Amino acid sequence: MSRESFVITDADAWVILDSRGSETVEVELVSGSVKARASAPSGKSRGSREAVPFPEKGASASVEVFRRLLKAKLVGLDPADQRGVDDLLKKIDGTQLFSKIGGNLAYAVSACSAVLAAKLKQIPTWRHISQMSGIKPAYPIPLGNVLGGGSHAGEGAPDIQEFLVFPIKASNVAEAVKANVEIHRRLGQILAKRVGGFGGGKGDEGAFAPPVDDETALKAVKEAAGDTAYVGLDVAASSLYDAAKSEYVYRNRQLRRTKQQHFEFLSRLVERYGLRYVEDPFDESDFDGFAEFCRAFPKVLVCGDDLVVTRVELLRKAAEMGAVRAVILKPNQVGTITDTVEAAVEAERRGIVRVVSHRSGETCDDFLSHLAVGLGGKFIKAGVAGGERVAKANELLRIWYSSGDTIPMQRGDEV
Ligand code: 2PG
Ligand code: MG
Repeated sequence: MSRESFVITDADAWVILDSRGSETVEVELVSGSVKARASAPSGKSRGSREAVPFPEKGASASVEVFRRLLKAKLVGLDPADQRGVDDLLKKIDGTQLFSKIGGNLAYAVSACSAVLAAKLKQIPTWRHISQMSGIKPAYPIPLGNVLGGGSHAGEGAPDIQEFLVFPIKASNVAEAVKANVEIHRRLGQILAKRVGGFGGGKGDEGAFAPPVDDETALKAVKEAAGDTAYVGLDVAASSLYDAAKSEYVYRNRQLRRTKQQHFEFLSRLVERYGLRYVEDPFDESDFDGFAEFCRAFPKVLVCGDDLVVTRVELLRKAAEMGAVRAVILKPNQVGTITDTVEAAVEAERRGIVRVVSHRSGETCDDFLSHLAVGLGGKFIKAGVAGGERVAKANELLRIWYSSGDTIPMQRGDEV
């Protein structure tokens, strides 16, 4: 295809549903006879500094804004000019956090532009992203949520949001994906035996949501993982934090912990269960708490999600304070692929582990897998069970089947 045909000739957006049955947006960009689509996920435990997902009136308001203000302006742009497309989104929006057009619409347009550009260049999307970022591609290790609580599950489930596993020895994508699925399955059997009346109920991300406390949950996950996987947590501590009283509220145990008690509780879990990954251990404003935790546990990948919200300036601050060893990259937190790539490049420069992540409300869109490979992510956090989670694993498998060992596999035992 000739270079001249690299222009968007038509564009549209509409409302579809995510895995929670909530409305979200999907975007279609066209260049001649080539079409691309991308849809946006939505988070539930959102950082206060992330892009606002939708304008006040919801997904349909984003679509209305798209048709009125964006559609005509996208036509004629080169989809391979990611910065050009993303600058247009920022200009039309004009707010700090995409509250006028919605961060989810911005993300869907931005991602769709990358997908269309790759199609026009006749290369896989992951390669286009790798070229855009200048980062060497790699197959990420799947970091899988197998048991969940917090804001992703109902009353009675653990307070910690996610109990995560990642394979230690998988030498390729198929082995890695299978290892997590088997742990999830084993965990289901363990819980069925141990937790009276548990019928296999799951939370928003397909992780089991049994009516047990955090430590009972962790014990079961550790047992299911055996020596095949490391275990980690996403505490999502901002969701537990009562800022007025400076306490962490554990509903399941009906207790409140001061920061010190919360620190000690997490420390006990790290030591007792050999945790290797802890995401958002403290409230999103507590950079010092993160740094203290990093110092206390030099082997643990302390990861910033709500702390950093995929923003390069917050990543810089966290890195300079020694507050993180890993960072979550969720493109719809920041709204554009350009900004996500910028955060990834900064993380690579500073030796911070990149964890490319889904949201709790997902669609079956598989762009995330390309993003993880193209940004050389150490991990992809995309869940284990449920169609919208498996969509990401399956795309990773497809990339592996078509590219094989030309792309290196990240290794769990090097964490
Ligand atoms: C998280 C995510 C995804 P949410 O906290 O890491 O697992 O949850 O999408 O609800 O923010
Ligand atoms: Mg998180």
